[in-house]
Amino acid sequence: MISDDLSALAAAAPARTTTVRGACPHDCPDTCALLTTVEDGRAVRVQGNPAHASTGGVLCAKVSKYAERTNHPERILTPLKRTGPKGSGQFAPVSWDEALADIAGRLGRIAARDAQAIVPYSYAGTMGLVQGESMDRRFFHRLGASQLARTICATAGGEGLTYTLGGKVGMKVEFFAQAKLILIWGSNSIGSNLHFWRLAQQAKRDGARLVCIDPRRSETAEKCHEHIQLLPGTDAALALALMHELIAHDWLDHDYLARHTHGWEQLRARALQWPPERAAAVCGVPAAQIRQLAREYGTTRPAAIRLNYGVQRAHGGANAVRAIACLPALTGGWRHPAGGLLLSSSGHFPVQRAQLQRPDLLAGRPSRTINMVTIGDDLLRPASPTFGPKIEALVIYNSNPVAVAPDSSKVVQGFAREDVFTVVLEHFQTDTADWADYILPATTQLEHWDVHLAYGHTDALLNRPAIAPLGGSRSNAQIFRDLAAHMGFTEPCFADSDEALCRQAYGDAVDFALLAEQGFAPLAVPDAPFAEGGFPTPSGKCEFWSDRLAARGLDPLPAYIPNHEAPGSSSLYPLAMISPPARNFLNSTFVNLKSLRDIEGRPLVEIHSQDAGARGIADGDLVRVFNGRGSHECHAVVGERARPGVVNGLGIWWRKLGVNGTNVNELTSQALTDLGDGPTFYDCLVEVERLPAPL
Ligand SMILES: Nc1nc2c(c(=O)[nH]1)N[C@H]1C(S)=C(S)[C@@H](COP(=O)(O)OP(=O)(O)OC[C@H]3O[C@@H](n4cnc5c(=O)[nH]c(N)nc54)[C@H](O)[C@@H]3O)O[C@H]1N2
Ligand SMILES: Nc1nc2c(c(=O)[nH]1)N[C@H]1C(S)=C(S)[C@@H](COP(=O)(O)OP(=O)(O)OC[C@H]3O[C@@H](n4cnc5c(=O)[nH]c(N)nc54)[C@H](O)[C@@H]3O)O[C@H]1N2
Ligand code: SF4
Ligand SMILES: [Mo]
Repeated sequence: MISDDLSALAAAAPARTTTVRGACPHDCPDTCALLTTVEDGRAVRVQGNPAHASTGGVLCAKVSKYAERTNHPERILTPLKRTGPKGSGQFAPVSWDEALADIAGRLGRIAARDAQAIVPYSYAGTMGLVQGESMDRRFFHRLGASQLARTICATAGGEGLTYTLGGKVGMKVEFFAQAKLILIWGSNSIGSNLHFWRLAQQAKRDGARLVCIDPRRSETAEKCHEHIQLLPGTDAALALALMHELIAHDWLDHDYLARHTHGWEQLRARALQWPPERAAAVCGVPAAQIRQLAREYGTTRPAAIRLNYGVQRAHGGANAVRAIACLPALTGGWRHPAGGLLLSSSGHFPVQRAQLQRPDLLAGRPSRTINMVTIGDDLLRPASPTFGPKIEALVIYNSNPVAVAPDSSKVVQGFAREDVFTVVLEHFQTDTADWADYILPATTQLEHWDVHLAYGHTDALLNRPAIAPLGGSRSNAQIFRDLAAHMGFTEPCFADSDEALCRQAYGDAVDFALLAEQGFAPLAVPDAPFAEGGFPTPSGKCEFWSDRLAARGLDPLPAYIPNHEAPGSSSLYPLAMISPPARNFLNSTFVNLKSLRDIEGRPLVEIHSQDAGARGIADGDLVRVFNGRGSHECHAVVGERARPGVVNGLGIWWRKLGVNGTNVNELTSQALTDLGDGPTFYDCLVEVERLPAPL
């Protein structure tokens, strides 16, 4: 049976089995609808809800293990206070009252001097609107803490899309099944967008061609008809050359260009500077392959583009997204529901953020913003008029910065400061929790309420708790509610329950009764949202030329911007490293689940046989990957997954499980993208050398 009433669980006879509807909390475009089977108050199984079209009853291997993760013997189930030296990972249990009183007292003393010395640090460990961006934000706004720029994933691409299309909007994902050509651009869909891949397979069975554009021969690339294995960070050059060919062969929709685009003449002039030969030299692929791709894109209807965030983790990432996002307007592809582009659908969701987050609680006080990407440098920065106060406290939840932020040696140095007070809300003792002064036990998705949006489809979801919180764990929202009470914050918004926050997330913009009844509610998005233009840009058109960028003194047209660390630009570090996600981890989540870790094996770097041969490296050898920032030891996988000149260090392992206590982020830099101040994880030069096998 499906239980809509949690009290029914409590009243149930022994051994009664119930099924509770929920939503996958992870940072994944698919936001699946879950069904959790509960026996005697214990979650025993998590499955996909067959009633939800996008989920189709199927989950990825990771979240199929979610019950194992929730019931894991290493779950933190009581507040822990540090007993050993910083970073030693030694803690002792304390009561909630003691932990909350001490934390509130310490934050209060810092706030009395300057609340901006306190920095919240969170990302999308859960994408839930309640456990990720509600009571927490109210708390920090009321406190007057620093703001956090949550840039670590998607801001470059988000800006690129927003300057071009007007927001994080695009094709409805279900229509990919009807496309005759699909460009899978910067996405290992089999690993990280499985439910889109199912649609692509359906299109393939109906005769569509699939083309993958990726420096790595990923699981997805090897299953497509064609793989364009370009150098990292060169996508804008490829997109401009495609435009060149569309123009040269007049594969253009002149009516669409005239009515629904802004700056066509200027873009045309820019694109004509990019004959395929020029792009071929930049991208490291044959000009003939670019010509062929342009012919297919220009002459196949409908042709759809599934763009993903892999293209925007380099210096010119936002411009790459801008250039690619122009393509469907050149061909008029937007006229067809299956002819547009999708990077993210999150902008379609009517989230009531002001109500949820209450920025008004800042009440006009100054508030600086810390970029989460540069937390390494920022933790080491002294007070100054431009920076503001030195960081004295960190409150971390839904994130594992010591593992996921770039330039780890700086991050670790920052976390090691004796004079920074660190509180970590977590499920497990992660690399970050090791550095905490307090670890507070958080509930998992099976134990709390939440409401979700998605960035790969257009259905809102509700997550009901399937079981009671394990041990002494509390939801993030509950923990911030408790902290607010200990700080003496008396505004009525600090009394809102998690359930009330669920209702506030969309207000009246989504039918909550429908959400409550079936667990999901589709948004009303037109099948072909831009068939007649109507882009949410200032001009209402697809903006090839951006007056907003011009006003900022920036290039108003999409441009190819070379990497900060361009391949071939350093004799010391001749290899470009990208570090895309591993299929069986979700960023650094699940790395501690043995069943999934065993599938991934061990931290590795993929290297092409030519590059390996030149360095005397054989498959399985222990190697050192290094650059001016650090040195990371792992094992080499020699073969064809990496292209010559590029190595792939699959992410994101826990440092403490690494050979020398590091992961790939020991090598990545804190340099930022062209727009959006995003990270440049895939813009990184390294050298690799063989290490003697351990005796
Ligand atoms: N299994 C799994 N799924 C995940 C995640 C995970 O860690 N594991 N992470 C989630 C998160 S946080 C996100 S943001 C999403 C999306 O995360 P993305 O970063 O888009 O990850 P992928 O879809 O794996 O696609 C990245 C692909 O882009 C390729 N790539 C790297 N550099 C370039 C480049 O310069 N140009 C081009 N064209 N391709 C490049 C990589 O080789 C990789 O195959 O995935 C989510 N889903
Ligand atoms: N080298 C390299 N680095 C990368 C990337 C890459 O491709 N290469 N990808 C980047 C990208 S795209 C992203 S999005 C970031 C991701 O970075 P993060 O958002 O930090 O993601 P995770 O590593 O999954 O860590 C999330 C943590 O939140 C915890 N958590 C989950 N749910 C809850 C909850 O309800 N309450 C609390 N308190 N905690 C919870 C989990 O246990 C987990 O430890 O990493 C970035 N780092
Ligand atoms: S991680 Fe993605 S594919 Fe896996 S269950 Fe969650 S939403 Fe679905
Ligand atoms: Mo991400």
